[in-house]
Amino acid sequence: MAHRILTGIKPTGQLTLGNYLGVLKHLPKIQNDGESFIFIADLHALTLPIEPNDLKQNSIDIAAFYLAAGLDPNKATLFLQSSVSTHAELNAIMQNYLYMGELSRMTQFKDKSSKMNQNSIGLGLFAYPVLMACDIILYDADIVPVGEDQVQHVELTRDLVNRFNNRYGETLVLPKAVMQKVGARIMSLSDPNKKMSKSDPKGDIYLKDDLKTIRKKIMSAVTDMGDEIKYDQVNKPGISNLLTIYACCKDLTIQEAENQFKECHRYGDFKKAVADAVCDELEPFQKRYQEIIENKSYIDVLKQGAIKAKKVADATLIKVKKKVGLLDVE
Ligand code: AQP
Repeated sequence: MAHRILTGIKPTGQLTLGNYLGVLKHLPKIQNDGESFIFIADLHALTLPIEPNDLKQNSIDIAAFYLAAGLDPNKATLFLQSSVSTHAELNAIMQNYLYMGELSRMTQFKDKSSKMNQNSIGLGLFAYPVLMACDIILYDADIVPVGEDQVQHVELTRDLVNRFNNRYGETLVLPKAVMQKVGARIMSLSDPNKKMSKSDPKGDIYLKDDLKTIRKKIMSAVTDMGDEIKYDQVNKPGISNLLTIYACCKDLTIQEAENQFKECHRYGDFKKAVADAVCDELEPFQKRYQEIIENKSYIDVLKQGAIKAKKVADATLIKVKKKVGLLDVE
């Protein structure tokens, strides 16, 4: 059977090189691996405080970035999560089949909520994995391309699917998280032990940064003791991260990237090579993004995408409603 693929990005801030190397860069291949549903997870972005204008602009940017990365609307369905109300409807049902104990053990919830005032943590942040499970389930997705940090949520979706199918009989498709071999976790340039994350701006490279700024950020990235260019996450996290970035941009394995710098014993020269690789990768991507923003071609793509996505999602919702015993009089 052909694969069904689902992947999304939340418009919580400016996209980073981590989002690009973890997911966006691989879209041209992803959309050829099966029928793909690619979405902007705007409802998820409301789980943390965000200015309405920022949410709008971030959503537009993600749509344009997807298209600039090579998403072909004739192959993949691109849509806004909030345009397909079925996500919220299925959420109302599925929230009863995931348990509070499970949700409170999610690393993302623990990380994000620990930085907040304990009296103002929204229910949506806690229940985030329920909605994410619905995103996946609605499209019968068997493959979910993600960065490392989202794997735990896909695992929870699998628990939910198994629980539901055991109770009501085979209904939902069991999804699998798929990570890139290289680039599943790009780290911060200022603290290579922390993920590069759009809500934690220190050490980020933004996809909208100009090339000069990108170069400057890479040249001042934190490195490690010694002068060897070697992949060693424990003792050389900074160099390992830069090697990973280089390997991703050049489509190399880590080993191949390491081999290229065997004779190099100057971090400055290595960083310059990394900066060149990132700029070569992002320059044409940024040009395409600019064109898409100027001609607003994302609007029609999102409209058509929502119509296509809703058809598929509604079919799953009807199936689920029947199974749980909700009366259908339409
Ligand atoms: N640093 C990263 N390296 C590799 N992949 C990454 N992704 C995010 N950061 C990295 C992957 O990009 C996809 C979209 O992520 P998201 O924005 O929906 O959520 P996130 O994982 O929570 O990303 P951020 O940047 O850390 O966002 P905030 O700060 O808003 O929570 C996912 O597949 C993700 O794994």
